[in-house]
Amino acid sequence: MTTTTTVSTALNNQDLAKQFNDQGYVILKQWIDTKIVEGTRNALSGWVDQLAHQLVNEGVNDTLYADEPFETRLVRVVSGCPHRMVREIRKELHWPQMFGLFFNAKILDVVEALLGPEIRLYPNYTVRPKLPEMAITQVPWHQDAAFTASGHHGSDPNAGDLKADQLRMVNAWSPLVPAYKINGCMQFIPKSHKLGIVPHEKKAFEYLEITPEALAPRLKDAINIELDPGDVVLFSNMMFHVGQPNLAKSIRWSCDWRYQDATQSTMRTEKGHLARSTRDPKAVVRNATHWASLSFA
Ligand SMILES: O=C(O)CCC(=O)C(=O)O
Repeated sequence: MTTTTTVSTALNNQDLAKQFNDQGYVILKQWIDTKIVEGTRNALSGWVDQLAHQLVNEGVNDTLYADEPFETRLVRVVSGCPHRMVREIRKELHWPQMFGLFFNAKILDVVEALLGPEIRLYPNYTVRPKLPEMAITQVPWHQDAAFTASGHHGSDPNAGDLKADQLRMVNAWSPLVPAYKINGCMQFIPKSHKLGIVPHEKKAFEYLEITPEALAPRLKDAINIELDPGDVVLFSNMMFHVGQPNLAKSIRWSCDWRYQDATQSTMRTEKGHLARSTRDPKAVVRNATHWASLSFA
């Protein structure tokens, strides 16, 4: 098992796009401004605080765990009521602080080199608080395109003949705390994005998992995608990837989101939000206030 060492700061956007196309992913080291990472962490701290108050008001907890840091507070808050644990935060993410991440100009410049000028934020953006040793937060080996192909997230009646493996997409993933092997970073199998959509089977918690026959011969090539806050990895929606177990004592907070060629259907009920457009510039999400006025749709 090797660990990624790709450092991309010296490469231009075309070089980065080439690396993405060759390997199925590219790591952008320290690409996101510290203030944006801090803003996201603050918004999530507010969300945890709200949950803490709710559980005290309901009489479930008798303390707010207010002195606990971001890295551990949610663990304490749900320790007596694991069924109140939230594995994915999604519809809430229309906080102004998320704009700088999802509509980040430096990230969009690389995405534009891959997808062209019409770019949509795909209606699949999520913050994952991966709690220590909680099986429900481990994501088995899968390709995102397999979920789309299965109609797992609904469908678009106007998608016509478009197939999931024809979607032109770029996935993004960035940690809000250091994400390493010990606390459940992702693993990728480089170049697996060239294999088409391989068979998956249904697993617990509504996950799909690549079948052992398709996975076993390639597992020896898996690499840990170890990242720090401020780093972002862009990867193909056809990439074989896994979210490993968190064996540390603190939460592995991370955010994943996706961009798509906006001339295509999302193949979902939701239409997403325009991030860049030369065809329809007025429809682009303008700023943090605009983002906060919109919803998961
Ligand atoms: O965050 C993780 O551990 C897994 C994320 C994932 O599978 C994804 O972003 O598609």
